[in-house]
Amino acid sequence: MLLLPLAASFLTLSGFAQAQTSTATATYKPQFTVPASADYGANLIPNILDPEAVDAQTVCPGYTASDVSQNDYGFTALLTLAGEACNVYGNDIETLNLTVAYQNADRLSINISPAVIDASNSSWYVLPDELIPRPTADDDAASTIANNDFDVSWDNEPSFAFTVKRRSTGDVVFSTAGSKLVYEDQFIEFVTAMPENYNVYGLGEHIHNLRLGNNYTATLYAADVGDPIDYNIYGSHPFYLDTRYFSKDNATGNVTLVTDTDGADATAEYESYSHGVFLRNAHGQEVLLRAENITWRTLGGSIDLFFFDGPTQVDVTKQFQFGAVGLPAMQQYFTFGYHQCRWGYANWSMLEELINDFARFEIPLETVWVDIDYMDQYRDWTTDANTFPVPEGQEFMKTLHDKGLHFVPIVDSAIYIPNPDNASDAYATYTRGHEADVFLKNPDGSEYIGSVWPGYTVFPDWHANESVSWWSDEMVRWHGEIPFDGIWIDMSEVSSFCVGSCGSGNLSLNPVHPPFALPGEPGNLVLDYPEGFNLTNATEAAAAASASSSQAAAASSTAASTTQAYLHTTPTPGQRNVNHPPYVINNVQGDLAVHAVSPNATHNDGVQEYDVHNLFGHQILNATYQGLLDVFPGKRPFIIGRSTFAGSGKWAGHWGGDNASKFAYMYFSISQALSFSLFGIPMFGVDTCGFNGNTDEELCSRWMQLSAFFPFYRNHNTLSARAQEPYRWASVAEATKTAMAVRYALLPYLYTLFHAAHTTGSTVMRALAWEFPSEPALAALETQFLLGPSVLVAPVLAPNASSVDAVFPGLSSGTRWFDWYTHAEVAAEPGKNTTLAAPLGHIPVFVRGGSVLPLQAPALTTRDARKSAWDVLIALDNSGAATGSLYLDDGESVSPSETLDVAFAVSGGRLSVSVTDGGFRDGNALGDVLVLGLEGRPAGGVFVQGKEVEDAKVVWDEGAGALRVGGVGEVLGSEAWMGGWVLEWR
Ligand code: MIG
Repeated sequence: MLLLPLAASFLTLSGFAQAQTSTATATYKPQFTVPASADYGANLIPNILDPEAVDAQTVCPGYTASDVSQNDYGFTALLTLAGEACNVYGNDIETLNLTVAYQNADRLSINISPAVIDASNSSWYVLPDELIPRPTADDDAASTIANNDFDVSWDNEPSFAFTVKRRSTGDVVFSTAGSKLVYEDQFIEFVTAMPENYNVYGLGEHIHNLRLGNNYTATLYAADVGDPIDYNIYGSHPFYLDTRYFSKDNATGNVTLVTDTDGADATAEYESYSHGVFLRNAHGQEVLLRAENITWRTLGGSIDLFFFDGPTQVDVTKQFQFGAVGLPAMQQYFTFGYHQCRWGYANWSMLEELINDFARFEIPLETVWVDIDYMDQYRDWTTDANTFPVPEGQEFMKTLHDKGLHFVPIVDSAIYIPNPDNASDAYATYTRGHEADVFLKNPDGSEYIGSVWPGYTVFPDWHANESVSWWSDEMVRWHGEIPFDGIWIDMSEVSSFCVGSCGSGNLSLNPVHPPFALPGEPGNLVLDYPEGFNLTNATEAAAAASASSSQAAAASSTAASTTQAYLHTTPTPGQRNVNHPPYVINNVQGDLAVHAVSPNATHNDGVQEYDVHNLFGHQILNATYQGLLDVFPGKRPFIIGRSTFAGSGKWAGHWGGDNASKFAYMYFSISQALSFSLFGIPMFGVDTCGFNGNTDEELCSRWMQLSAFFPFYRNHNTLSARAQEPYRWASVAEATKTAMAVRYALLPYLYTLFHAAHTTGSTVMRALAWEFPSEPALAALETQFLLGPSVLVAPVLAPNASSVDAVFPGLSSGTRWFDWYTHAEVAAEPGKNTTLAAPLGHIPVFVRGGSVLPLQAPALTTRDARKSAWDVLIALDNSGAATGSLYLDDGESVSPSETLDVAFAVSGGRLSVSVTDGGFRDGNALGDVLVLGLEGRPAGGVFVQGKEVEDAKVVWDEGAGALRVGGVGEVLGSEAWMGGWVLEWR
């Protein structure tokens, strides 16, 4: 299956020069083109779709436990095959070790791995600690067991099974009872029973509903593919959150599981318990979510399960991040400014113009991104001498940095290998890497040569000793030419445009052109538009639709025929078949080798790519992180990466990949972001206004407003699609400024949330269910979200709408919500949709009662925003109280020498501000204090530090019930956070 658009007419020796974007001036000599067929794999039918596939449960014997031995942390046992080997999708492993350990007060580990691991002779691979650190037990074993809420039991009838119960409630959270354990060198299967209509979240990376449902298969296999819905895409996160709601009969005290969350009574009281499950396994795998159970299947490795006992969703993310995979990297302050990108910014002057246009329209711009256009023939750590000459670039960078702006280039994962017959084709990055022996090999020891943008390429081998230092050295060198501020890592699945080492023996053809047409080239014109476009622009939509169908017809007439028979492999005794494992996962690209480095590529330490495919993207982020620390000693590295694994958040953020300019993708962006909150990668955003296809005014307007509330806020577009910078339409420019004004005011809040995530594993973007854990009706809600605990966003996600139906959580327990723009309290009823006016240009945003938000005046850059005066926004809860906090530092250091922590507390008409850690000097004055949710104008005046504020500075908004106190800084007589202070209204 090949999902890339093909254009047969381009599979020729014809020059691609004229087919580049019209704006590009680079000329390339005619190039050999890799034939499209080089990326065809074997014809496979995935097991889950194959009616004839054998169900391992029906043929395998399971295991029997013996030699059980207790220890301080739990117990161990030996598992022995309970009958004749089934060898269904690999070779059964005779004996396994079971280790159950209560590792600390909230984490349980259950490990099942081969009893005999003989590195020289084994055909199985267990993920080593050096690649993905394995969580270890706390020292204090006694308190660990006493406080852990899990209890593990096991049974040998009819074959070995284990059960994990929550002690405090008796609820079974995981149980393999009634199923068999299957453990082979290329296939592992275990099954847990699940309650009716369970609420499970996570298991990425995919684009799917936030709550996964019970009729879905999550395949985890890193793939370079343009965001198909419901398939595996770039990253692998074998982690899920499971939330269970219970209703309580107050008379009897009995609790009942809620099986119909949507039908839950909004005024009744419920409680919920959440736990997390992490399978520390990097192999290709899939998780079958079905009505009564969840089946986990992997293509190798071990069963290395970690359970986190919650009991709230908030606890689970902290336990997973803090305790298991690592806390997310702290980001530099500037990274929360607005990022503008596109494929097709073709030279320095286009970028200059871009910056001028943003300034002219007075739209905040923080960072300019360049795609592969800037490179010399798509080679990493180079610039095109014609379009991006270095001397001009250095001037450009100086001006850009003087303006407070930043620059982030794309860097691809593959390295061009020069044509040995052409002395002028030398490429120093390759030569240095080759000399340091840092590239992936073929089984015969020669370099593995695939094909990516620059032609035939090699791939860094992150297992090689010198690979990280080589990569870092390349970064340091190139930074000397082009002083970038961060790095965007692409193609890291790791992608290759052909099956196998297709360049071996072909290097004299280099540079070669990829086997497909670029967007905008004949046969691959960008003709798609958003769903509502036919209503807003019928004429253009009709023309595009007809051009698009004739292009599709032309392409399908040349598409490869797929009538060949399916390839089925069977296990070979004592051997693995890494190229075509007997069990076929439902990989979006079929054959594991299609559009990726093949499974038999071999690492420096002998490890086959098959065993670590899902980790390339994770390791290049590590290498890039180390490199940036060398480029900028002591400064927080800023990296956005495409392929990620559990724990990548400690180095990088992530964008949602190649979505399309469709409302559907904007809709799913919320679920994508919330899933990455669970995975510990809070620095997340998607290609705003859409990548593939053309956007339109309406979609771009809605999307620029929605993404303003995502931590990573970037507009990105494919080559040759219509321009989509926010100033391209007057209405989008206005809508963008409106939403950015909110975002930039909230930057200190966002930064504070990020610091909390970085230090505790809390989340930044949050599902409503996580903040309101006793409301089952929120379990599947994916159309709204919270930024931290206090800001609720209810966006329009459909075309042709002028209103949106929203729910307001917490009402039945007294939560109040205030409109961000009008300051008025929302009149809504528990469990009912409230229809909110949302004409184009307006995104409904609400502040939760009980919050104090420190705000700063917006500016065109974060540098300038950080110099503006402070306001304090107080939204009172139903008892007149509120709390909040603020964290500040220099905005860039890994270990800032001075930090500032401010706590805000309101009650009884009194705001008290205390500086709990005050070394960092912010320097800005205080502006206004705003109080929302008052019953009437305070009759007795407003006082700062006991001094009355003059009447003229106190403004009462009767309609909204909001009090604005101006000029607080003057009364205070110092900058805002020099020490504690008190403001009272009487
Ligand atoms: O195969 O560099 O996801 O953001 O614009 C396409 C060109 C390669 C894929 C990235 C996309 C980027 C594009 N890249």
